[in-house]
Amino acid sequence: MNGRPEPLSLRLARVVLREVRMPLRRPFRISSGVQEERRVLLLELEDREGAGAWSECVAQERPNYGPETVDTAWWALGEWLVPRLLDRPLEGPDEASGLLSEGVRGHRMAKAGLEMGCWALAAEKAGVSLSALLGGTREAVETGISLGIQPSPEALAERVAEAREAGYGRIKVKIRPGADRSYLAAARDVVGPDVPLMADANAAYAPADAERLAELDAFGLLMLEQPLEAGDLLRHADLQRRLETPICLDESLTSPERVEDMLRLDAGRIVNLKPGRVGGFGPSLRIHDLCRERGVPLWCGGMLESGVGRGHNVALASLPGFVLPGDLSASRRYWDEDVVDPEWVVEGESRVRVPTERPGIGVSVRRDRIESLTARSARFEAP
Ligand code: OSB
Ligand code: MG
Repeated sequence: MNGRPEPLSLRLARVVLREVRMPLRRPFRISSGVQEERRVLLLELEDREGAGAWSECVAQERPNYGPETVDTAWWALGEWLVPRLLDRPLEGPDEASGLLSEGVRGHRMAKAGLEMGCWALAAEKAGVSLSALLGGTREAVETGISLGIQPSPEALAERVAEAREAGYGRIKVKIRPGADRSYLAAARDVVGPDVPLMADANAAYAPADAERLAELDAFGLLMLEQPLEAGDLLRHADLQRRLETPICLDESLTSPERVEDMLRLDAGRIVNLKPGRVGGFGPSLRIHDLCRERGVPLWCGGMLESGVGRGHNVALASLPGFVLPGDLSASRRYWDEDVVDPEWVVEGESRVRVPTERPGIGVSVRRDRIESLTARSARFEAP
């Protein structure tokens, strides 16, 4: 990048890792497991010049979504990633992703937590919103809601009705073999034919389930998210040939190259972009540009983030390539009380406002509340 404004340079003086425990308002069940409490890994970064910013690593408690966990990320950050960036002069946050990847394979969520913190810090220093720094163009982003697997189709119908009342204009339903057709029928019944409805299997099906999955075409779904295993692009391509419903990949897409593979193979036609899953904003911007060039529909996924990670996602989703509603629900959908002020709310037509008038992520982090929820912390200082 030439002609980069000077204020984007940064040099980390301090990074504090914190694990906070936040009880979810309702248990969140996906095909591979249930969560009742979110163990959230937060990072607080401070620059040599005194500016500060927060970020979130989206790894979950158990390795049921991807291989990383809160504990592996905590380890990778403390052992390899934070020491690598501490005190290191960067001309801009776009240098962080490459530095974090030299000689460290994988650990993308851990890298992303730190890398995204560098972007937020650069935005704070430059006095611009994170949205503006990333190239965002929207004042508000369209959102949907992701509903976990419920005990019965009737219970799901209730959750769907509540979601509609809360203002959500796109409904995503988690499915697994044995909890799919009757559940989607119940959801479609509540929303009627015109509200966008989609399903997310979190890799619960096998190639042999193709016939059963083809029956889901009858529900007119906006997309079917990640039906098969993450590494199985070829079999997703076989499946896509048998479905009318577009496949969207989530777990499979760990890098810009995997998105290219998906397109080349026609293993899916829609991209769920979670910056944490691909190693941060650097790779996310490459995926965004690729999708935009090729006209591939893109949306921003979620990982049950606290208000901190949500701020990062909202900023990313304000870029022009995000043409479908994201999983960027209001704080109230997850928590009785969030860790940011103001909390994130859904307004008007299923939208979340992008706080472009304030620098960084645009919300204040409630240090008192975070302190009271903190289960452990670790402090890393530049020499
Ligand atoms: O597959 O999109 C997913 C939550 C945790 C792990 C994986 C997923 C999800 C969600 C929740 O669907 C989306 C949200 O944060 O609202
Ligand atoms: Mg998903």
